[in-house]
Amino acid sequence: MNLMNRLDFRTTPLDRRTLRSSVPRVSVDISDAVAAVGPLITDVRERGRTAVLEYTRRFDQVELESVRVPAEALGRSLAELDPNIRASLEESIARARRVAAADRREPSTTEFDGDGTVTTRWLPVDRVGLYVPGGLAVYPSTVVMNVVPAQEAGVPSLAIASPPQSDGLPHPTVLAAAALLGVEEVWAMGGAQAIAALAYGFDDGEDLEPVDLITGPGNAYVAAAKATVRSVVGIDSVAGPTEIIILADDTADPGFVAADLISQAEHDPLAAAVLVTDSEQLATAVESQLAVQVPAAEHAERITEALSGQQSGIILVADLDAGVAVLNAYAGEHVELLVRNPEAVVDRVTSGGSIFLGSHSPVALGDYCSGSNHVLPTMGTASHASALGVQSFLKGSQIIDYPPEALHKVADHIISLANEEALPAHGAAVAMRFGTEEGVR
Ligand code: HSO
Ligand code: ZN
Repeated sequence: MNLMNRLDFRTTPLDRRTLRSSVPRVSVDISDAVAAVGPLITDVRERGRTAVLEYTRRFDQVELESVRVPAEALGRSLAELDPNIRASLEESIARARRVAAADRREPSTTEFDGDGTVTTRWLPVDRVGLYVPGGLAVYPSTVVMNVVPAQEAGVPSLAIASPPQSDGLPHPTVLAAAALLGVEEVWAMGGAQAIAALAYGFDDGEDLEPVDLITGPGNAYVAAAKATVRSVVGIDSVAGPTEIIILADDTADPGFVAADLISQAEHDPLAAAVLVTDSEQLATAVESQLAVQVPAAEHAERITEALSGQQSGIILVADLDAGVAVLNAYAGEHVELLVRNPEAVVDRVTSGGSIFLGSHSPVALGDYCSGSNHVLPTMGTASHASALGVQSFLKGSQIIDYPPEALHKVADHIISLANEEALPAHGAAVAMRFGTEEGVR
């Protein structure tokens, strides 16, 4: 019995439209969650911290004395952090920092006739709220992936929100990671109430300054809350369940393929794991590997659910070109190229959040320690969106500086375009600078 669905695309037309509608994909509808969180968000906006405390009591079953995590608690978590985990976090941070530092944007200046210039300048967002989920998933690695690019972008003010555990504090490893990164402002709040509090702030009892941008993953309610507050603050994305798509040929190690599919399926019963291959033999060998590896996995139940779900499958294609067409139509969060010559194939892969080349660049590397970011576009949004990075925390402004001669050179063009758009006051604003009302001398 095969665990994963088989799809035969060997005679399927390879146009984008057909492929997009035939690749397996999770359908996540957050409209119910959006409806559910609406009143809660309004309540937090109106009643501030008092409302946050009430929702925390209801949803997290804890009575908080303070929502702000005291500095001593952050220091204590770092002091008590297992030295091995600390060393691993430090390596992860150092690599992420090098990549982020290399991604900083320099301003560019373009000069026109008559010394007119346009400069595009990038400045960090003033204040950012980073959400770190709790519950079943404890992701100190996500603290790293959010904080490091924000810091390298130069964001001066960072606040982390993460749900409290029964002791009233977020998970100690999350606190330790924050402390290791030098983040001092951490709030013990989770779910939609945390997103609302970051967006609107509060000043009843404790002082939480509203943020300009919220980033970080979360469950359906967090995603729904981010979608709701996006009119007042920026958000990184409304993230869906994680996904991996592997293009493999007959040179791929079926054990590696199975292990990598399993590694992302482990996150969530709704996670998507897709194998695209031109080798029936490999497909069969991967199934045999899954039959061995899945039952041995700690989270066998949710892995089985994810791999056998409609969102996952093994797609047979006629050749690698067809496989690349499937990858591009799918626009996966994580793409692995386990093929004979991945360097030659990668240039043709035009959509993919992170693209991993060859047998020793698994997604698990990117999740923790490659230096790349693991906050990535999901559900096909890699067709237009990017990994979280320095640019996510920057805003660009263009600075226009034209002296009289430079404006004079284009004045007639401005006036004729303005007239064409029936906006003559635009033209007049230029004409008057050169002395006449009718036109430019
Ligand atoms: N694969 C997840 C990130 C993650 N994995 C965190 C382990 N911890 C989404 O890219
Ligand atoms: Zn992962």
